[in-house]
Amino acid sequence: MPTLYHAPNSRSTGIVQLIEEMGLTDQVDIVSVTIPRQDGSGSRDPRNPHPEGKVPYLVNESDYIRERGAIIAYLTDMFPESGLGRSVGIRSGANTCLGCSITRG
Ligand SMILES: N[C@@H](CCC(=O)N[C@@H](CS)C(=O)NCC(=O)O)C(=O)O
Repeated sequence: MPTLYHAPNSRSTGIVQLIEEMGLTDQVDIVSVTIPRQDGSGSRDPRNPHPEGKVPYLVNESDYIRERGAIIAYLTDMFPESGLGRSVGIRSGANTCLGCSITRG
């Protein structure tokens, strides 16, 4: 099962909303972690495997995906039945760029 590392009231909130909109709340494990906040509160969470401790971060088996755009493309490709992904046959240079955000371990 994919795991999303998420910190409330951060950029990862939009990914949580996407997961809810796609009806995937029982198919993606959402782990709340802490991050350093601009007001000085919070700190890097050792449970978050993101190399820089940031969110959102999606881990699925040996795939490690950072950047919201790449995570959105990954989830909508993985769950096409949600109907929120790109149509089959639509290819763009973005696919090449998104590849930079996915690490296969
Ligand atoms: N470009 C990344 C930005 C990720 C990012 O900077 N996330 C912030 C939260 S809004 C974070 O994790 N900050 C903690 C830190 O920089 O240590 C994305 O859009 O996914």
